[in-house]
Amino acid sequence: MYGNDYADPDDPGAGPLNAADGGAVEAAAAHVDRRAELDLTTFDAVIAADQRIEPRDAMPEDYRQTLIRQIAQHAHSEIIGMQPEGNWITRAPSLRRKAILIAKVQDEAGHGLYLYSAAETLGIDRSELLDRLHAGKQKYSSIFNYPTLTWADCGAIGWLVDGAAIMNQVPLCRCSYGPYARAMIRTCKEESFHQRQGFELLWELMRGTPEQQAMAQDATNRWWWPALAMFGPRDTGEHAQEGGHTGQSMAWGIKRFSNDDLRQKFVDMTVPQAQRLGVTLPDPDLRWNEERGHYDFGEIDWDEFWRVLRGDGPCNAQRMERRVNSHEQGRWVRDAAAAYAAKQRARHTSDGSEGSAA
Ligand code: BYC
Repeated sequence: MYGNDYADPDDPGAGPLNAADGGAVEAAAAHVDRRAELDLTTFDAVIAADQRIEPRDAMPEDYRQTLIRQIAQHAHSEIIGMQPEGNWITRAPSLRRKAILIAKVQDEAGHGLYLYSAAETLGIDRSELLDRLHAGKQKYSSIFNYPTLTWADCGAIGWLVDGAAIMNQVPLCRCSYGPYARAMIRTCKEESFHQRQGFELLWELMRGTPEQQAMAQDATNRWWWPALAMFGPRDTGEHAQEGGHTGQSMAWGIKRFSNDDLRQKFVDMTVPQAQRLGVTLPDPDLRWNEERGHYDFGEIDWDEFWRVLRGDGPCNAQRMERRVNSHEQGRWVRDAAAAYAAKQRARHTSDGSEGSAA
């Protein structure tokens, strides 16, 4: 039950006010830990019935590792994704814009926290995941290796990057792994606010001076192709056998659509929005295909995509340097929190009381 759900305490038909009243705590405690079981019949049946796998269920090791890889990469993207827009907080053009931007960047930190928590239910510690990111052993989204050169980039990120993120993440709300699916529900609600604020920011610029319009167009030109590449490599038709994860992840109900299908949906959704805004999308091959019922679009620069993934994008080095520095600078906060928790635990066990650290 969500914290804000309301139940009338005087209504006998309204059900229990909290989990403890309804026996749910006992039910959860009685839930058998099946992680060590080797028999995966139940796992296969749950996947076939399109139900959710939960942390204490038996699951194939490859399923667990795939989820750790994807959820960690997603979490890392959220926290590294705070940098490009965070870059503009001190230079936002008005108090209103500054407040919105601070809230948005803070939301991204929150998404990172939901996701690291979801990954931890798979039996891995978030500090280990951060170590892997910092050592270059895990990735974050390619999109965050591009610079935010003007204020209009904050609009283009909201409109295009968050727009692409929602397209990718709404199906993840139905992911077969329960904690990831649930983390995505709240994330998507917030992302849709982010997308609208980006559209509205560009809308204002497009109704401003010629310089503002040019700035909005320039940002659209620079973010369009990286946003399309964000969906990942081609994985349908002749590309289906190229060794990506899509086939297996779809069979497991982790991914619900191919990268190419989501990319196409994104293009189809975004072209009319661009027309409303009055910006031109930088693709001469973009046109409606009556027969397919979709927009055709040009070829993504895949060499650039793989180059960025290898660490050779415009901002990879800067993003990682800032991330590692802020992790180091935050060490005293983590140490203080751990020391406080240890002190409380020690008091609690020595005198049997609740204990409070002074
Ligand atoms: N960037 O077989 P594929 C946000 C890698 S943040 C980097 O398709 P998969 C926001 C892929 O990892 C939202 N790497 O893989 C925050 C794999 O390499 P490995 C970010 C990419 O996992 C702040 C290889 O290419 N969203 O919204 O089945 C401000 C082959 O790919 C990328 C998520 O993380 C990429 N773009 O599918 C504003 C969504 N694409 O791991 C906004 C969750 C592919 O074998 N993740 N690769 O070495 C997913 O849905 C999937 O992981 C992907 C890739 C669709 C991204």
